[in-house]
Amino acid sequence: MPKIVQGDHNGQGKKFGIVVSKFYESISGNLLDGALGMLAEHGVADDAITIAWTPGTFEIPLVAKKMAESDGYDAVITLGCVIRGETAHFDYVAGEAAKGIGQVSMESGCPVLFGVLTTETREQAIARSGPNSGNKGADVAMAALEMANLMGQL
Ligand code: INI
Repeated sequence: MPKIVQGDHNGQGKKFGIVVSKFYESISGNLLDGALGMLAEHGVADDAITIAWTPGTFEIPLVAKKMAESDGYDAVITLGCVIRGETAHFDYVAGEAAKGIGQVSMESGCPVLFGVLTTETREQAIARSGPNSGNKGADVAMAALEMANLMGQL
């Protein structure tokens, strides 16, 4: 019989780092609210969460790296927003963030979750960060809980 391993979403005793970009602060703030609500719902204590604000999404990987390499967290959640229709920088900022966040996770061995919205318009970003279903911060927090528990079993 194969051994099947998968993580559940129990957050008791788990520690999380959250790196969130101030650029489009109201959207990022809603992603953060979604993530914090989901972690609390699954038993993560308030004082088991450290939140670091960066100026923009481009700066997220470096801060995530410091957290991921500290051994202080079971997973690190990254949150930000890049809107294609509003900047010629889109490909640079979104591309570097995605590449950097993936690299940090692989190099540190700590799960680093990608919760950066990359949308065509501000309306799409708002729709994906609202208080109801579809908040990407909440979705990514669920993935972080699952990865934290999965990694503990391997
Ligand atoms: N940062 C974002 O988080 N989202 C963006 O859409 C964005 N735009 O439009 O350029 C953005 N730029 C700032 C960037 O992340 C850095 O903070 C800045 O370039 C300094 O390194």
